[in-house]
Amino acid sequence: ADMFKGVYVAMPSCYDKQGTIDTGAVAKLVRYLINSGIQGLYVGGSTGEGLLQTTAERKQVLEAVIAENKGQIQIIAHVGAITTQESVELAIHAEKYGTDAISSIPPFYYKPTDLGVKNHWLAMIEATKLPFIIYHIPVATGFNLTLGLFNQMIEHEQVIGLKITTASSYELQQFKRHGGDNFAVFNGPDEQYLAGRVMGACGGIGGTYGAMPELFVKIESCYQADNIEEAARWQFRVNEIISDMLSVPIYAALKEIIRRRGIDIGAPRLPIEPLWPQHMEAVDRITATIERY
Ligand code: NGF
Repeated sequence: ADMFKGVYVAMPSCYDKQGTIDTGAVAKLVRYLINSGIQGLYVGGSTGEGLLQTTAERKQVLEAVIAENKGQIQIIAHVGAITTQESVELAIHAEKYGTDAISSIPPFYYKPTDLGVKNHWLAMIEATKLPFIIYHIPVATGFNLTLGLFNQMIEHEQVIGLKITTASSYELQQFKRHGGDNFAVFNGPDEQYLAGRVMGACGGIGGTYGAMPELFVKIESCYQADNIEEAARWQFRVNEIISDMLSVPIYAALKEIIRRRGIDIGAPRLPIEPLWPQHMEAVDRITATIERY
């Protein structure tokens, strides 16, 4: 039941000035995140821009993460791609290099049926012996995971978790109820880390964690100490920061905040918007707020 618990940072992408994968920056970022006290990393997800990278690049990133981590914290590899073939290839690669679990979004664009999505996921699952975490993010994929399909998926013993990025903590709780005591539900919206935890999540996977990992670790430790009021105070502070981050291109802001904390991981790839001069004031304010805590 407690295999996965706590703060899992959705790692941002790491590029050099030319926009190619920077494995040196990956290593520095992994080290910095481990030192902040988090429990794990989610590699190649939305924030990691896995879907904007080639299969070879995604492998390169994961290998660099695993090499730096040396088994210290848990690594979840997002291997989802629009093609089943690439997803399976990435799943096999993740197992070979030693990740703790794999995870995948449903494929998008072709508006696949439930059966299509199920067979796409099963292909990855059956290609390895790794635990599998469904990534449910309907705002991004357009695919609504029903409880019906969810219940079919969890019949497979490797399907041990779900990451849910929807605003409804009720929906989160429903998946937890159907998944059962040993099923790991990860909270997706960072603004609701504590709410998700209270409603049955084992922890969270989130992109903004990378800008302020210590603050999420603080929410988690207050929660574990049963100090919900103090946990909420930290969540409210974090939410002011996230509101500010959402007023500018968020992935670019996340990367700039990390750059100011000493690790240059480059700008996001197109079509994700970079920061423009008019955004710098907000980023200055966010950085100052984080530093104050
Ligand atoms: O990026 C999104 C899109 N959501 C992320 C997170 O759920 C994605 C969330 O951190 C993630 O974990 C991943 O990178 O795979 C938001 O950026 C945050 O709550 C700010 O709204 O919805």
